[in-house]
Amino acid sequence: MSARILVVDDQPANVRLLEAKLQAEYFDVCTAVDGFAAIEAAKLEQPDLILLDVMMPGMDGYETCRLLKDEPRTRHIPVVMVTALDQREDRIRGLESGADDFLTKPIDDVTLFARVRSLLRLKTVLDELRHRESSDALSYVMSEPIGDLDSVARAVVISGDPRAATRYAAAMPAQVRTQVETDPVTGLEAARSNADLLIVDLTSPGFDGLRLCARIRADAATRQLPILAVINPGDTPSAVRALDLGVNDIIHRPVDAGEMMARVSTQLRRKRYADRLRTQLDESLEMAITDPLTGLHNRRYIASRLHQAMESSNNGGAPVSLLIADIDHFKSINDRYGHEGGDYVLRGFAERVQRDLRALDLAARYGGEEFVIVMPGAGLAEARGASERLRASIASEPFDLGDGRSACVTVSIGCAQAEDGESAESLLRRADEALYLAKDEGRNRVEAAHSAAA
Ligand code: GH3
Ligand code: MG
Repeated sequence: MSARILVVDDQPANVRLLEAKLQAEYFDVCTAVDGFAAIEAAKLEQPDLILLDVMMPGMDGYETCRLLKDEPRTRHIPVVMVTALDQREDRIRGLESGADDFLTKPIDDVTLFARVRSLLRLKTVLDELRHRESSDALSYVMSEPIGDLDSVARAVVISGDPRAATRYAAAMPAQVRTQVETDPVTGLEAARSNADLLIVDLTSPGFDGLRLCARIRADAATRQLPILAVINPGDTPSAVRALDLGVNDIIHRPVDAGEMMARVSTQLRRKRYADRLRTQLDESLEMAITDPLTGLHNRRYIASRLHQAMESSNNGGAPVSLLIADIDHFKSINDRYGHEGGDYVLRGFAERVQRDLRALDLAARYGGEEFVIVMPGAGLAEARGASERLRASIASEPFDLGDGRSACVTVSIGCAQAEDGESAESLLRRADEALYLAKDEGRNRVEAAHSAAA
């Protein structure tokens, strides 16, 4: 699917011109003739990028941009301001109203497409993070305004020209701690050690700044770091190559302190936003696969991993075996020591399970006091051995209940090895039947399943 771009301009001729250029590059284009229509179209059409004219009657581009960035449904869409003016105040005002970038008319096609590609790449990453998980917590984070920079950030300025580097460092917002590096090797090291932003001077005498940017993007530790590149005015080829390499933004020499500040703030805000999404996503992924009481995997997760392991086994891979372990007379443990005492036993049980596992094995709390362990690569004899070890380890010493008391616990276990072409459901059923046999035979026992064919 091609990217959709919303073009906003009060002059029909300008709209048609941009529309034609973008359509020629296979972008999907929608249009609006004023700020109000632009906001409505952005909410409805959810474009991937907005090209916004500054000078419009009624509501101007700055105000439109501010409203777009205030609105939760359009906040994530990158905005490029387009203007005939090339005044520093206008650029800064645009950036301060939340615009992601700035282009001056007449628009140079090469620069336009490089900018568009760069912003679309960024949006793809953010969209992926936004869509992967739609938990309540995540949508809460999404609805928060991006906000001002409140806490301290760390920037590294890499320039072969020490005087220029010092000038860039002096132009940083107050809450940014800046480190100056004049050598690309130490610069890269500084970038790897916990920086939030890099300023790379592509006009540096003595080293190839574009090569350095490529290195930064290729390195897993710095791949996500925002890069602001300094270039000479009129050096469109460098600007385009830099943006295509994944540089996030460009600033021209001589560097204007106000513009530097605005661009740095935009990059840092965006990074904070992406970091927050990433952390949130990690946490909700973790929560989605973990049993909160024991810290073992949960039922849903183990079911999907079992399917995977059996599929690869059925495709000629290693064998897979499975254990189902159920604590004996757990109800009477609860009755005797209270629900809380029962929970202590469950946690202690999980600890012993984990202590006894091989690195490859996956353990889950499957239900109340029922546990499933998947053993990739293990045959029935191995599974039986592991079951017997676990049974003995549970019976070997009483469980501490946290209040000075302790409880003697035993477990019954059924184990089974997956057979050719067998389904996960069938394997679980056979292991469960073995477990019931172990219960019937007196508990504190291990039984191996019969073959599915028998
Ligand atoms: P058996 O030897 O036949 O397995 O007997 P049992 O008592 O272990 O089995 P039963 O299924 O009769 O009882 C299981 C009990 O586990 C009942 C339920 O209240 C308790 N239980 C389930 N989930 C939890 C939990 O999260 N914490 C605690 N403390 N108890 C739980
Ligand atoms: Mg039980």
